[in-house]
Amino acid sequence: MATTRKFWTRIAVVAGLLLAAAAPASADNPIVQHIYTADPAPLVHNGRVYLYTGHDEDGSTWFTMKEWRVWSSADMVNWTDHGSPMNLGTFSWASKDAWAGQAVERNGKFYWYVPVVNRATGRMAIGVGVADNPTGPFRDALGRPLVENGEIDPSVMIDDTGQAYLYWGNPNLWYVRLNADMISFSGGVNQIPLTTAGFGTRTGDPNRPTLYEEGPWVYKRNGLYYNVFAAKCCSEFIGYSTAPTPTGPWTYRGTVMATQGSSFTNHPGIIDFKGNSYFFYHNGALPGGGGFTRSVAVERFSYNADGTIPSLTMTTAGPPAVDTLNPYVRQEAETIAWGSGIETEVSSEGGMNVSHVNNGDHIKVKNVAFGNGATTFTARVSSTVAGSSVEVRSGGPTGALAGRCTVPNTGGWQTWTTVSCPVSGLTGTRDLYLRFSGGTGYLLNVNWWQFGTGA
Ligand code: FUB
Repeated sequence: MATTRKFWTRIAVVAGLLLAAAAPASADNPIVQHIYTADPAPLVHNGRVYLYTGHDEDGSTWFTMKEWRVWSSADMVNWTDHGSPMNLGTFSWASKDAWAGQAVERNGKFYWYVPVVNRATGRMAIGVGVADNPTGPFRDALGRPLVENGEIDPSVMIDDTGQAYLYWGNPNLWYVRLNADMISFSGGVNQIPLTTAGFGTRTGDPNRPTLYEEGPWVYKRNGLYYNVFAAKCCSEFIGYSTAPTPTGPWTYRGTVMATQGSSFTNHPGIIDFKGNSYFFYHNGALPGGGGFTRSVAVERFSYNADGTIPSLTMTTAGPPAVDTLNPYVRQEAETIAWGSGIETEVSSEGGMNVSHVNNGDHIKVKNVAFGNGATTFTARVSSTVAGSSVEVRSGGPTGALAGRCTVPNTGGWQTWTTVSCPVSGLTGTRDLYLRFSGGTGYLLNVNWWQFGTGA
């Protein structure tokens, strides 16, 4: 898996170098570069965005998805890899298809609703994972499906009244009223009428007269309920409807994102964070990417004055940072704006670490607030070879060298030591590049890093 990705990454690096003179702006979409991600579901909690995604396997030729992943950011540009706190094995009754879900917090617990195939029936069902914090680990809340009717893509919304709703469906659209425990419901399974007034008109498919396809994302803003959804297969675009109540009647409002981006599916997720609105989606933008090897990306947007959503376009730049990153506190190495050639893995010291690093691979960390200047760089590292190093650079992966820390052979990929080296020239707020150098093969792992000031 790592080998395939590295091959394509190197092709991309070469292509990038060829394009660099013409297009110097650096891309920060898609959000994750070291694995394929799909079906974004963002959640704002305690000053961070937690992003729940699916994981398309490398080389997939179908929606071959075995686990879900969690990422988080405080600035919308650097994303921390929290690994996979929930997978098909979490649900003993599930056989396959870890597809599009959404997580929500209630009373200090995190509930993650996901569609999977129920082994006993062979049909798609909705399961619920529950955890005590947003990055899990999640456990099966029920030991059975919450609801099952062969349809997919749950979206959860807690209304101001405290009443929670779960919506889902393809080809139909359904909802239940969740009870306060978030793992049971009352009032039966309700079907939302798919009228052309509510969900637009599709031509050419008598079985599906409206644009609604799948992937509903339901939320409330300024007293208005929004249902943003994947429309008209295939290729899908993103459309939306609004309603005065959580159960309708829905009125079709138009296009949020036209068909584009090398994936025949798309999937919406919308949040407000630190004074801005953000639209998450997926496409096939990574090398080797396509309809079954997708990547999650994000755009900043502003609602129109009347509450309508403007039509958005996919970009490679992504949104600007809404915060700086503090280099003088410990930062996880897997907090990344753009990673080239690297992978991540579960660390023996907790969380994840950056791994499978070859000569010339690098990590970019954006908008790092060095202030008056850093004098030391410290990193928690491991290696099974001698003579590799972490180069601390700014201005680009081969930009000005601020310092270089040599990494010893620690005797194992999960045998950790802390190295420090002097750095200079890192002042103000700038992008940081950690470039890895040495011989051939895998060079080193990094678990975390931190800068210091003073002598
Ligand atoms: O990722 C698998 C499926 O593809 C999702 O459940 C759909 O929304 C589509 O994105």
